[in-house]
Amino acid sequence: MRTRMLLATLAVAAMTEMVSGNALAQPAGYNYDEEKVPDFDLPDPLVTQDGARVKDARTWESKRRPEILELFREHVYGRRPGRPEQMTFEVTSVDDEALGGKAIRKEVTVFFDGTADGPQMSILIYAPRTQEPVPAFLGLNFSGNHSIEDDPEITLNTGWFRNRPDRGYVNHRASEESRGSASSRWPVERIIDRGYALATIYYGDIDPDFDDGFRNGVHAMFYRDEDEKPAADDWGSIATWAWGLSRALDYLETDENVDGERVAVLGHSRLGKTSLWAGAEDERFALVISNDSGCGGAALSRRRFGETVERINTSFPHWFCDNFVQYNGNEDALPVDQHMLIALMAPRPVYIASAVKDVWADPRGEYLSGYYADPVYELLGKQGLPGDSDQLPAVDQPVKTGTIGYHIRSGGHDLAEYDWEQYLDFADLHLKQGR
Ligand code: GTR
Repeated sequence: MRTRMLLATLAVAAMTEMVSGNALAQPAGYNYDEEKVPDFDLPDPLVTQDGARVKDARTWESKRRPEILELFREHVYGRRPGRPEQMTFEVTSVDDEALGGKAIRKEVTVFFDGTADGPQMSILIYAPRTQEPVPAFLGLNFSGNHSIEDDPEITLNTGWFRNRPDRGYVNHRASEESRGSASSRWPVERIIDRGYALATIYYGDIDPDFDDGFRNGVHAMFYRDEDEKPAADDWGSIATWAWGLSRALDYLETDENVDGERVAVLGHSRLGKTSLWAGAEDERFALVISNDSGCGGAALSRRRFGETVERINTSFPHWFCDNFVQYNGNEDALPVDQHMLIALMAPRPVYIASAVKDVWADPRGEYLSGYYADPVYELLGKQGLPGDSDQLPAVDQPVKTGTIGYHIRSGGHDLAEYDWEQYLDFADLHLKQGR
């Protein structure tokens, strides 16, 4: 117990440091030198556990894909429950004249156990004012729905937040001052103008981002007994947030303004790890986007470049399942690597984005996971990553004509307008053309 509390303190300290912008882009003591990346062998996504080569789409779908998904559940992210039978949705606000009249804005509460005082999340949705349902982007946000747009009509989240006094987060609560504080990451009007809806949720609604032994957030529904300890393969917070995204998709499938079959799931950083896992667990997501997701996201763990498995499990003991700790400093023993996570998206489109200064996230390792997932796309009859090169594309030169998209943008760890422009183009190609 004491260890857990100490780890929790460290984790909160690490997060405060990261969010307040004081984080060193390159913490000391980790490898940032390509020359020092160790030699390693990656598991082959197209060879089954019993050593047989996968030669057709049927074997991939019926045998190898489920096998890989199970390995990730067991060893990395943990297993999650299904859709709660009692779950209900309630539209709590609608404005047909949002954004100067060009959009519909609504808020929907998801009551996970069907009761008003049980765990719940609020989805904020903007949709263009069109007759037809449109494709949508769905992503979790770090700072509350009220932070994405400076609009007094959006409900101010009353949950737990990391302190960030310069942005209006004090005593772990959001104030009026925090409205619109993350708007640079959410170009709502641009998304609407390009013909897409946007749905977003504060990730802390699903599971507050600190290690409390899996009691708060939706865990309260599943671990009521104080003595009950989650098993080593039970869901960590990333799997929990990803589960919340699936529950949001359950709602979007019923929303008249959104086409539930054309929902792209997107996330930045830890929430990019989350969007990838959401896309792996739930094949209803039509397109998957990883923005600067790094270790435990798109970056290959065996490269040990920048953030490592040991470091992430130490700073954030609640993100992955407990089994993942076995691979601290022992990456070669992992039965998977992150290229196999990308392969779980196939044949659906997936976009991986990096940033030059975000070396902690290992841009080259993020690119290579796309490169090594490519054979699965080819097997399924899709062009994966165009160019077929294991070399990083030039900076600010997106590769976005295939089914695996990639760019490395100038600048640092962020979700920027540039990133959105590429995602919108990629979505046009896959979710709009030919329809
Ligand atoms: C960092 C962590 C990264 C990334 C990041 C974030 O501290 O080491 O893996 O998840 O936080 O989510 O912003």
